[in-house]
Amino acid sequence: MSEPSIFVLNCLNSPKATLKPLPLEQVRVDGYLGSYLKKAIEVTIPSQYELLENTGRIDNFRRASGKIKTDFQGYFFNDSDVYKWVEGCSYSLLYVEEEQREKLQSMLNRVIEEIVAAQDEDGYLNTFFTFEKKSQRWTDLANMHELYCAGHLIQAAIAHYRVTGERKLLEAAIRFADHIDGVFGPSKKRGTSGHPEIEMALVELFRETKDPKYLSLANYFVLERGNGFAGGREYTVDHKPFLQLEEMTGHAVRMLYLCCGATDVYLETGQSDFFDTLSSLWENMATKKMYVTGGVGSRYEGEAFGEVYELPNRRAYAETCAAIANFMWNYRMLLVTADGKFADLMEQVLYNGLLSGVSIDGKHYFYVNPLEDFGKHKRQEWFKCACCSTNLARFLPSLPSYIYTKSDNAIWVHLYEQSDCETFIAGKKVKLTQTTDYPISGLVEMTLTVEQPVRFDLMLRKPSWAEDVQIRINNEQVKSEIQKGYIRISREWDRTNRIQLSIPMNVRLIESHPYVRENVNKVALFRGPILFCAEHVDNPNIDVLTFAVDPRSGFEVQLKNDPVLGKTLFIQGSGHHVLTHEQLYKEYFAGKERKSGGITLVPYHLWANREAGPMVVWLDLR
Ligand code: FUB
Ligand code: ZN
Repeated sequence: MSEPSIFVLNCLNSPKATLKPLPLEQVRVDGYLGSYLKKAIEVTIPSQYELLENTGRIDNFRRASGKIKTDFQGYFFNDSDVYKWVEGCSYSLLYVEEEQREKLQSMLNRVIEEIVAAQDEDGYLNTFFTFEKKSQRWTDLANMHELYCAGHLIQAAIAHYRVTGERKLLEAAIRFADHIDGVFGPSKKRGTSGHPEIEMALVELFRETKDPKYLSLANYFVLERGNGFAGGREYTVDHKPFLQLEEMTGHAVRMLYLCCGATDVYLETGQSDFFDTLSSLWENMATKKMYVTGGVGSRYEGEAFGEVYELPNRRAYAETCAAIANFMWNYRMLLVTADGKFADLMEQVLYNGLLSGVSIDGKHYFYVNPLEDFGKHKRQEWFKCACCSTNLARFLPSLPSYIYTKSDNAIWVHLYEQSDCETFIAGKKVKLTQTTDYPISGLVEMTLTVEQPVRFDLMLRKPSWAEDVQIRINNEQVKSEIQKGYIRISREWDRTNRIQLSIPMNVRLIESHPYVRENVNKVALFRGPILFCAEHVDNPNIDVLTFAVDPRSGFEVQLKNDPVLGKTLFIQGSGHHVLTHEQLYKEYFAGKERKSGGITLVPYHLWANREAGPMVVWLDLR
C-alpha cells in the first residue's frame, strides 16, 4: 500500500502551516457528521449526476468537443458545477465498498472523458467560449468566470488524481493552468478574476506539482486586484488593492474565496502584510457582519455583505456557498494560527448555516438561508444557478479532513465526532478514537493508543461556548492548561489511554449587539454548537413569530425519534403569546391580552424538512 497522501489541502511543507492536515485515508468519520457524509455519497452525488446530465451541463462538454450539435445550455459558468461534482465524487470513492465504488467510478469516468475531450489544442477549456464565442476569450474577466471555472477544474483534477492516481484530468488541468500562465502576468496580459477561486486552486497545484510558477500566478492574481481589471467594483472585490482592504464588502462568496486564496498564498510565502489584512478582515466579519448561524452576506442585492450590524433575519441572504466559503477560510486561518477561535467558527457555521443548506433526504437544497420565514421558503431539488448544491456535493465528502490535525509534537482535535484517526507523532504510530454522539451529548470518550510509551501533547478544543470542560485520563480528573482555545495535555502516554471529556450542553441564551436593531429584546437559543429555531409544525397552536419566551421558567431538552428528522433534540420552553391585532398600524395600547403556553424548538439546520410554515430563530423576550 502506498503512503497515505490524499489531502484536501496538502500544506505539509507550507512554511506558515502551524498545523498539518491528516490525509483522508487516515480518518474515519461515523457520527453526526458521518451521517451527512454518508448521505452525500449515497444520495447527493448520484442524484446530482443525473441532474448534471438532465440540465445539459455535461452536454455542454459534448457540444464543445463536437460530439453533439446543440445550443449551449444554462449559465456561462455551468462548467463549474460539473467540476465541483467531480471533486466531491472523487473524495467519495474513498469511503465506499467495491460495488458502490464501481458505480461512482463509472459515472466519474464518463464525466471526465467528456471534460478532457472538450479541451482545445492550446490547453484552453471552457465550454461557453467555443465556436462563435471563441474570439471573446479573456475579454471580460470582470463578469465571465473563465478563471473561476478554471479554478474549479484544477481543484477537481487534483482531488481526482490524489484519490485515484489517474493523471488524465490532472494533465488537462495542468495544460489549462499553463495556458493561463502563458496569458496572464505582470509582463503579459494584466488581469484578475471577477470571481476569485483560481487563487486557491493555483496554490494547491503548486503544492501538487512543486512548480513555483503556479504560486507566483496566484500571488499575482491576489495583488492585481484594485487596478480595475475585474471591473473596479466592490461587488467583484476590485475596488481596492487586496492589502488595503479593511472591511468585508461586496459579493460574499467572491470576498471569502479571495480570503481563502490569500490565506493559501500566505501559507506558502509568509508575507506578513497578507496576514495582517486577513486578520483585520476576519475581525470585521466575525464581530460585525455575521449571522448567529455563521452565515454571511446579508443582502439579496449583489449577494453581498451589508453594512456593519446589517443583519436582517427574514431578508437574510446567507448563501450556502458563503457558509461553505466561511468554513474553508476559517480552516485555513486555523492551520496558520492554531487558534481555537477559527475552529469555533468552523463549528458554528458547520452545524448551523451550512448544514441548513441540505435537506434530510440529501437531495433538496437551500440557496438562501433566512433566520425567519413566513412559511414560503422551501428547499429545491435544483436551481438554475446550482452553485450551492454542487458546493455541498464537494464539501460534504471532504468532512473527515477537518476533525484532526497534527503539529510537530502534538495531535489536535478540532471537532468532536464519532471518528478515529491514525498518524505518526514524534516518530511513533498513534491511534485516536472518539466514541460519542456529540452534538447530542457532550460526552466524548477517547482512546489513545501508541506503539510504545511516548511523550507528546494532546490538544483538545475547548469550545468558547463551554464554561467548564471536565477531563479525566485513565479515570483520574486532570487539571489542564488552556492554550489559545485548546486544552493542552502534555504527558508521556502509555500504550493505551482512556480520555473522557465532558462538555456542558446546557441551553444557552444568546443576545446580539444592540446595533442589530432587529434583534433588540430578543434571544436565540443554543445547546452546545447547535442553534435552535421554532417552526410552526411543532407549534400548531401558537404564532411562533410573535411568541415571547420566558427564560426564568427554564428549558427542557428532549431527544425524540421524529418520523422525518430521525433522532433529534427538541427544546421545550414556555412564555406567552400576545393576542395581536390585525391592523398594520393602530393606536398603541399597553394592556395587551396575553396567553401563557409552551413552545418547541428544533435545530435550525433541520428546519423546512417537514410541513411548511413560519419559522423564527430570534424569539421575543417576555
Ligand atoms: O457566480 C458563481 C456563483 O453563483 C457565486 O459564487 C454565487 O454567489 C452565485 O452567484
Ligand atoms: Zn451558491
